[in-house]
Parts: sequence; C-alpha cells; structure tokens
Amino acid sequence: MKFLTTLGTFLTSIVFLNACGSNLTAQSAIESDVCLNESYDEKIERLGITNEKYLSTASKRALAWPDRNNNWYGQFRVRDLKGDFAYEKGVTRRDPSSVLYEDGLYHTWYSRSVGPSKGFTDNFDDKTWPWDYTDVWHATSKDGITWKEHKAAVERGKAGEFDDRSVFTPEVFKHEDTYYLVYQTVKSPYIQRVKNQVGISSSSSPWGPWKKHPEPILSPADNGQWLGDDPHNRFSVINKGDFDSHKVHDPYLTFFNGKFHLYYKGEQMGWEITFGGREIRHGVATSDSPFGPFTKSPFNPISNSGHEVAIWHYDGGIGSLITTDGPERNTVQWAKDGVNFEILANIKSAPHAMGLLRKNDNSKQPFKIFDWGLTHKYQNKDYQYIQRFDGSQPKRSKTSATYKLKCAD
Ligand code: AAL
Repeated sequence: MKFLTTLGTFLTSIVFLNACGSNLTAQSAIESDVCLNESYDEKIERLGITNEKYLSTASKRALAWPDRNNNWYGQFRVRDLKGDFAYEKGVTRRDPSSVLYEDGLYHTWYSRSVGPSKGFTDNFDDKTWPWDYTDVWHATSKDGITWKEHKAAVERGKAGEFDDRSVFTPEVFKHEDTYYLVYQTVKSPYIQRVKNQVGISSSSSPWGPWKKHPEPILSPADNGQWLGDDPHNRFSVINKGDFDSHKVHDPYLTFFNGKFHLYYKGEQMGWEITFGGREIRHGVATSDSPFGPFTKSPFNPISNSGHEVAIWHYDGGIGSLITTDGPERNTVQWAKDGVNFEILANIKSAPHAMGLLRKNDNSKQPFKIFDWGLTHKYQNKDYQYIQRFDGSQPKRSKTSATYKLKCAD
C-alpha cells in the first residue's frame, strides 16, 4: 500500500514536472538552455537513487526539483581595485551602481560618506549608518581595475526637502541618450522608523550636470501601523502592512515591454527572522515616464527572498540574482514577463550589492552578464570600499551525452 501511495505522489510530481517544463516552455524560448526534459528513470539514475522503492524524503524533494541543466550555474571571485577604489581609512564608498561603458571609459556611481557611524542614539544628528550623511559620487576607469574618483553627481537636498539627510545606493540607466540616476533618499531625522523613498536625477551626459527631480518617485506602502512611539523600534507593530511598508530600497530603473520598470527591495515594518532568515522581498512598479507616476505591480512581492537588487535583460525577459536573505537566497531567476520569476540555478554564494556591466545585457550566452562587475567589502562596521567581482562557470560538460538535451532541437 505505502509503495502505491509513494508511486501515486510520484506520478503527480512527474505530471507537475512536465507541467513545470511546459510552463517554462510555454513561457519562454530559453527551454533549450535551461531544461533537461528527463524521463523519471533518467532522473532516478542521475540522482543515484539505488532503490526507488525506498525513497528518502530528500530524494522525493530532489525528484520534485524543477527540470534544469547547469547553464546558469557559476561562481564569483572578488578582488581589490586600484586607484581611488582602494580602501581609504575614514571614507566609505559602497553600493556601486551598474557599470556603463561610454566613449572608451567605464563609469560607475556609488554612495560616499566620511567618518564613523554611531548607530541609532538619542542624538538624532549622530551619523547612524555608513550610508547616512551620504552623497552619490562618480568614478571612471579605462580598464575596470584602476578607478579615478571625480565628484558628487547628486548631493543631499536643502533642509526640509525629502532628501535632506542622505542620498545613496544609486543605480544608473541610459535610455535614448538620457542618463538617469535613481537612488534611496532619507529625510531628517534619520530614526530607525524613518521611511526611505526613491529619488531620480537625469543628465544628457555621464559627466552631468545632473538635474534632480523635485519629488520622490517611489514611497513605502502606508498600510502598516507602529505599536508605541519608540522612534528606534522597527519591530513593534499593530500590523505589518505590505512587504514594502517600511522601506523602498536598491532601486533599479529599466525599460521593458514598452514601459519604464522600477525594480526595488522592500522592507516591511515588524519584519521577522524566518526559517530562511531575514524577511526581505523585491517588488516592481511601472510607468510611462521615468519620473512617474509609478504604479506598483498587483503581483508584488515578485520575490520571496533577496537583498540588493541585481537585474538584467536576457532572451526577451528579465533575469534576477537573489542574494543574502530568505529561503531562495543565492538563486539565479528569470521571468519572461518581468514579474513571474522561475529559479534557473542555485549557486554557492554571490557578491553583495552587485553593480552589473550593462554592455552584457541581452547576451546570448547564459551567465555572461556576470563576467565582471562591482561589489563592496566591509573593512569594518564604519568603512566599506568598492571591489570587483569576476564570474565564471566550472569546467563542466554540457549536459553529458546520456542526457542529451531533448528539447534543444
Ligand atoms: C544595502 C542596501 C541599502 C540599504 C543599505 C544601504 O544593503 O540594501 O543601501 O539601505 O544596505
């Protein structure tokens, strides 16, 4: 009897698998570089299951994994950089944007601040985090190794403005000869319960001048309720509200399917530690203009895990690398519609706060987007500096002969 039920669950998972396969197939033309389309017996053999009559819970889970080959599996090595991106005591340079290659030069933007941080104290003027009292700066490089720092591209606003305390964690997007910087903003006082927003500036050149848009383009959901009035307690709530009820972070602007898409990280009021760690999720909002108004997707959140946002264009869809937090951390994901993401690979680890090299968008080759880019490293809690990551894929046989890709041809 037990055998029959196990067989039963199995058959359903086969159906599910094929549905998965067909869902992906229906969803994309990348079937050829993602799925194996294995038969049940081929899976049993590949998973090395000696006796399918005695399936461990782990093997049952393995048999239910989505049908994937290894084309999106890879690893990263991180190294120090030269010039102005070498570690400098007393200065924080972190959360680098994507890297643009323009007129023979690599350009990036990043958070820059000076001095130690004190955390949340009763003196609201104290520097709280390394990204407090921060401006967005610009640097260039001929070779991606030695970087020259230039000047601030976007500075904090005047007292009372929505970005008077800090502008940080920028991303850059070039669209029809106009450059856009999107970034996080904080209005004073920087208390733990402060609600970050997202600002935007634009320019006709990567060298600026950058024209600041006077209003934030994205704000947290306003349906959470704090419990009590301790300004530094973000865990006591009457209700949590949406996944982005406290913070909208790590903005990434792009143009997709005829609309501007703003991907972002959401932090919830009263977030908790779950079986996958910290509760962090991503969202997306769309607009016909880079300056908004942006409408948040009814499908939000579009990830159940993640931290900083790393998004790219691939095969007519959108790729996303989920890092750091949640049950699906360290997964490479992809969505044909930019909203419904499937897991393509589970990787060992990934750099933080990745700045991807935009000229590798829309590469035909999987994993090419990770050739190299920027990240940051904590020298200590007060000071961080920008490093480079280089992505590569393990010497691997294209899915070995026995598992010849059925769906390729
Ligand atoms: C980073 C990013 C955002 C947060 C902080 C600085 O990891 O998620 O930028 O605000 O940490």
